[in-house]
Amino acid sequence: MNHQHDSQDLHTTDTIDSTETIDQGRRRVLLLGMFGTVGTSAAAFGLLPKNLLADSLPASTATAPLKEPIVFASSGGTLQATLRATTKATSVAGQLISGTMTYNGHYPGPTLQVKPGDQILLKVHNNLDLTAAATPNPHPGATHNHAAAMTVPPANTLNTHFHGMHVSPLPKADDIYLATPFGGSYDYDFQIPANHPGGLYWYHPHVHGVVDNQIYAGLAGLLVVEGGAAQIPALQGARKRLMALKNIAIANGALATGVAPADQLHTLNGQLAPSIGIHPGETQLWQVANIGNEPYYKLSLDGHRFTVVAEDGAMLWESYTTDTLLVPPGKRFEFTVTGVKAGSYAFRTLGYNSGPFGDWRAAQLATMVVAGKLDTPRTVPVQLDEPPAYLTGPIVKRRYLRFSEGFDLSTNTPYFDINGKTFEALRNGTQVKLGTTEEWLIYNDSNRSLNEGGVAEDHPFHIHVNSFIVTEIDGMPVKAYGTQDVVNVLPGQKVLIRMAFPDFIGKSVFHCHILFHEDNGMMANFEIVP
Ligand SMILES: [Cu+2]
Repeated sequence: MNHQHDSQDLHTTDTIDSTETIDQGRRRVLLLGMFGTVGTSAAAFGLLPKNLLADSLPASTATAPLKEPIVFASSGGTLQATLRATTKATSVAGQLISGTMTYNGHYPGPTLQVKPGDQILLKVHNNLDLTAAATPNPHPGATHNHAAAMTVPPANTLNTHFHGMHVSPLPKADDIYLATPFGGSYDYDFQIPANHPGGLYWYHPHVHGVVDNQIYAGLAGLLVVEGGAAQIPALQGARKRLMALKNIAIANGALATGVAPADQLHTLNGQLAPSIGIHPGETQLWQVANIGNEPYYKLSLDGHRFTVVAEDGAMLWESYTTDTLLVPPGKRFEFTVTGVKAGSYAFRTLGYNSGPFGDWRAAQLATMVVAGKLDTPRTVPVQLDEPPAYLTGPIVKRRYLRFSEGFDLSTNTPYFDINGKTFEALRNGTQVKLGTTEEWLIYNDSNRSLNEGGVAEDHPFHIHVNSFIVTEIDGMPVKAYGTQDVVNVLPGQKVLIRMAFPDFIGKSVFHCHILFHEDNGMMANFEIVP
């Protein structure tokens, strides 16, 4: 066992071994000393009463048809577009809301639509004028208590991450270390590989320390790579619906911050409970992304089931049918829905509790209206593709990643870390070798969190540049249906993933996609080296 507590590398062992050196004496002291702090932390973390808001919505918005965001599409092999991050008031949830941050005034932002092999020429302007607006803090009952070592840039510092995209992490591509100050702009210029999976991705800012606020305030948009599940022969000509789920709270015509999850609203493409038309017997492809800062959605559709064909932008190799889908922050699912008999059916989130400040309420997201002439259902095959070769190929390295949170007793502030370290952009990354496959064990160490005055919460793991396959949970093999770039890890759970690094070199990050956790340090660097 290799204990490199002062090393900047992750704990690396020849075989996965979850036993780490723990200073038992220190832990005992912390445990004993923590009783008073636990109460404080519960208050600081905002254990608010469960929301009593009904799911009922204003009649004026209940029947508006679902709209899709405006599209910036590539043409002739190039996407040439301009995004302007702005603080102008925005139309969302059926009203004009101030205090939002949006791309080009749209909530959600314009959908970027590209093809594999396209060149992206994207200019992003930073017009985030916060002088007139309060700096939002979306998190209830807690301020952003960054560790002293962390440097937090101004709240309107901007960059752009292309979530889930298998592209270079270097400039002028998916480089999340760069930062554009207010008044500046950045010209992205990179190529999407010709063999890039087709599916649903999204883009959002990624400047460490200010991401949670910016995404909560509205800086997020969809990115569609053509192809993939949408081109399954059985779905040729089927109606496709792009859906972006996002949380918001509004008070007196302004974006409200510090509102408990149980009291937030959930928008679908910026609308409250729009209607979605479908014929009886018609099969549609719904492409759904969670672009909120930290909400969880547990999707269900009254009287209907979902046949899942893609996850996190990549077509599954095996489709499956389910009644509910858990969608942690950052995740996307693409599934078919076939209208049964005429009538109205609620598309809902059933509610999900990701921890003491993650009590996401049940809500109606949309109403599916089945009406019109009878259509012929489409049947998606079970076998869609072959799994990637790395699923059964050799593993060159195994790594262990421990996600935990607690309290710094000296300042009584929360911390969030990976293998005992809060994020530092300048720290050397864990080096992984180009062309190899590794296994990572991701451990949500709720014991350490609880012992050190934190709380037990879910942590949705996300990594940039390359996707992965989940192979085991708590030591038990799991059946994988496809690749993914977000996996939710429950308190105490150990999730084993397998990941290949085939194309790109450079430094990037992996992190918890509850963005309050990321902003507070639950992120680490890795570097793909030749
Ligand atoms: Cu987390």
